Amino acid sequence: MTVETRITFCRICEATCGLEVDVEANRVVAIRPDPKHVVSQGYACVKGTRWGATQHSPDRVLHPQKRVGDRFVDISWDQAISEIGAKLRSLIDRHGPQVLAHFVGSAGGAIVLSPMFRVALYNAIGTRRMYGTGTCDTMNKFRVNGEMYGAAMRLMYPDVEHTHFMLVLGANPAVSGNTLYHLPRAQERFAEIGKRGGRVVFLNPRRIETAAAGEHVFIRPDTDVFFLAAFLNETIQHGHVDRERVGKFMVGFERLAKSAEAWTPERQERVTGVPAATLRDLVRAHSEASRSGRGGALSMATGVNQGRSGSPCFWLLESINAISGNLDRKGGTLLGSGLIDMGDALKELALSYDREDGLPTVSGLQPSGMLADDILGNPDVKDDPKRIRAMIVEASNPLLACSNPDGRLDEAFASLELLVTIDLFRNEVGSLAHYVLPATTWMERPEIPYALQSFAGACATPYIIYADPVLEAPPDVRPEWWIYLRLADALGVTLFGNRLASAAAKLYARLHFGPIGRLLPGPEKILDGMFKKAGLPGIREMAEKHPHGLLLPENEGNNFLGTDRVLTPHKKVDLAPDPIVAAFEATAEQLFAEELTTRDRLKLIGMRQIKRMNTASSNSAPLVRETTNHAYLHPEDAARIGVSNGEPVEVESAHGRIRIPVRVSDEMMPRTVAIPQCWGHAKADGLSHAKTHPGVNSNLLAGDGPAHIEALSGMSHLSGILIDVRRAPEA
Ligand SMILES: Nc1nc2c(c(=O)[nH]1)N[C@H]1C(S)=C(S)[C@@H](COP(=O)(O)OP(=O)(O)OC[C@H]3O[C@@H](n4cnc5c(=O)[nH]c(N)nc54)[C@H](O)[C@@H]3O)O[C@H]1N2
Ligand SMILES: Nc1nc2c(c(=O)[nH]1)N[C@H]1C(S)=C(S)[C@@H](COP(=O)(O)OP(=O)(O)OC[C@H]3O[C@@H](n4cnc5c(=O)[nH]c(N)nc54)[C@H](O)[C@@H]3O)O[C@H]1N2
Ligand code: SF4
Ligand SMILES: [Mo]
Repeated sequence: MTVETRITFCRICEATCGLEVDVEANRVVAIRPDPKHVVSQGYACVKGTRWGATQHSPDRVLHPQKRVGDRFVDISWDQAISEIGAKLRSLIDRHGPQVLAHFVGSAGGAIVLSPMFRVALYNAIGTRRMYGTGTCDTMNKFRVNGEMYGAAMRLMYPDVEHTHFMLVLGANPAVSGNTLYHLPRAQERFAEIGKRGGRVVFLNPRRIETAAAGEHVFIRPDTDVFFLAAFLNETIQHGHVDRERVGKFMVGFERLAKSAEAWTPERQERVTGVPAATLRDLVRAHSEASRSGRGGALSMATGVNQGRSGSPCFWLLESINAISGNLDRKGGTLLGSGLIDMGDALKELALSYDREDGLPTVSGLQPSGMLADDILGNPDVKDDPKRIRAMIVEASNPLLACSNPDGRLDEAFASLELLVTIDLFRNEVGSLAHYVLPATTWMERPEIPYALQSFAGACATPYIIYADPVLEAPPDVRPEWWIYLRLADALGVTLFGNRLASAAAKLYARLHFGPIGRLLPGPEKILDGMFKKAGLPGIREMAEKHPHGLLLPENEGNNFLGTDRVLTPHKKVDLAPDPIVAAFEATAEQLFAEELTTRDRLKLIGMRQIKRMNTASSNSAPLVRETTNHAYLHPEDAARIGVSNGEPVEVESAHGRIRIPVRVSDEMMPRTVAIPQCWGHAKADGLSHAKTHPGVNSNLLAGDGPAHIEALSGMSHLSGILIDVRRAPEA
């Protein structure tokens, strides 16, 4: 057998780094960073280069599995599809279509063809109950974009390549690979800002890895809203406001200014811990970059999104970018253009369910923090007819990823009458499933990077790439689109609201893995059509002539404001959307008062680690060597509690209690404890390595239900949770 080198890109995280993969007899022998990739330029992390262990893991599910008693047995696809179809049909006939829900995880974001078919199936059934980890990471941004710019996918990204001032709140791109805009080699590229004479400042309760690229300022968890309100106020009072642009392209400035007026640098300091002088200095630097036309940008991500004020924070941040004249300007924040206009496209994909508790559906997602309640039903209603009884989980492990107070979510999932998971492995939620359906890995799919990059063009360096599969999928493994089409067929529902198209799609799926299927064009034809419609080379030419990606023209800005890409009714940016301003005004003073009374208490935050991807890499022996995660705390806190490195503590919140060893580190802000999330694997029989390297699930400490969900966006409160920590009693 000869070894062949294939060029592709990693899809584990949003950095989508270029890779060279050596393949022999359909097996990965080595993975290296692709030095010729037009943006990642030879960068890749260990999760990408050690993917072979996951790809060829002996634990991988290679046939559909059915739970029989307490065992899982292999069954055929025909049996799986017909049994699942029959069970679903009987549940739907008895209880109506809302008896079925769906949950998609972060890995689902990289499966570009899946959403079209998943939504088509659910739409055809009439089910509107879609959940996902989007309400753990980012729905606040989509909500605010909808209010300010008229569509969730009007998502601005900072012009990292040209800016002279950047403030990054609640993100750690050197470890995470960044999120919601494409920025591989993040650290190097942030460092460039300093080299060109600008500043990049990271505001974070932990001195993060990325901060080596610039400056770092500590902020008390879940207080960013006060910092941002004061930053805005100070900018309006003493900094640079681009009055001309505001007058021409925006509405609501007076109301915005008034909302922020109470928040002075001194006042925010009392709860954020950011010195008033530091805030003033940052405003001065930002205003100077804005006034000079070189450009400045504020950006925020997961750590802030997961607080109690994710939507108000993003509104304040976007407003600062807008009024300072940086929105839609080189060096400021930009709107990309990709293969399609996602502004309108997403409306069709976003199924909306009217909840009785008044919580919102944002971009088609229900709050994951309501999932246990929605499955268990109202305890006061006998056999609650509204409860979810069936669920399909695609590419996720919600029991570890979502708030799971005291294990309540485990109990909810275990009570389902039908639970189907579509995954590479039988993870924790899979262990509770009735059926586990084996999916293809990213190496086995023809693909383009995540929707936000490819469709919406959110790339700090605009480019496009397409990759053929690197490996042939094992014979009994199937892509998600096929599974949804087959289920539609078994249920007898009409897809796309069109009988002819529906019949054709179902026939296509039936034939796809048979002898005739080889003669039919593959599903990548859909991508090919998109490329050509966008005036780009088709996918064959992309794969052959541009395997390392194709750079697209630079985004110079000035392609949003004053154009019909602003989708608000008045075609102007709304700086003071009613629901957001009202929520901010109703909650800010109360939260501030609460912060003053809890200043001495400890707060819990999460922490991503370079060798782990949520729960998806926990089973990789080359990546996971330690048997547990740790609670990171500042030396002062450790001394007060009386623990030293490696000793166990008990961490308790209003929702649960865990036992975990500590790491003492001055990277932490005093009174902040970081616990890497997405550990706690003791229960998955399908993950042999993870089971012996289990760690502790920190989300047992997070609350669920409306009190722990941001009312504007449905985001779960996962960061900045009040906790008590004490020496653990002897085990
Ligand atoms: N290696 C690795 N990469 C990943 C993942 C992974 O698990 N491992 N997960 C992927 C996923 S699903 C996502 S969504 C992205 C997320 O990508 P990022 O948004 O970059 O997320 P994090 O790395 O968690 O960074 C969040 C930061 O917020 C800080 N923080 C916490 N609370 C607060 C707060 O209240 N205020 C401020 N200012 N900061 C706060 C934390 O210290 C942390 O440094 O990463 C993706 N990439
Ligand atoms: N406390 C705290 N909790 C958090 C976070 C935090 O910062 N703090 N972060 C939150 C965030 S942002 C997220 S996104 C969630 C992450 O949680 P999830 O979105 O649930 O992601 P994973 O745990 O990585 O689960 C991914 C599953 O997908 C499977 N998978 C991988 N590739 C494929 C594929 O190609 N096809 C299919 N079908 N399956 C595949 C993997 O085997 C794995 O079982 O955790 C959230 N939880
Ligand atoms: S940074 Fe993300 S995309 Fe790049 S190699 Fe690592 S996991 Fe893959
Ligand atoms: Mo995420």
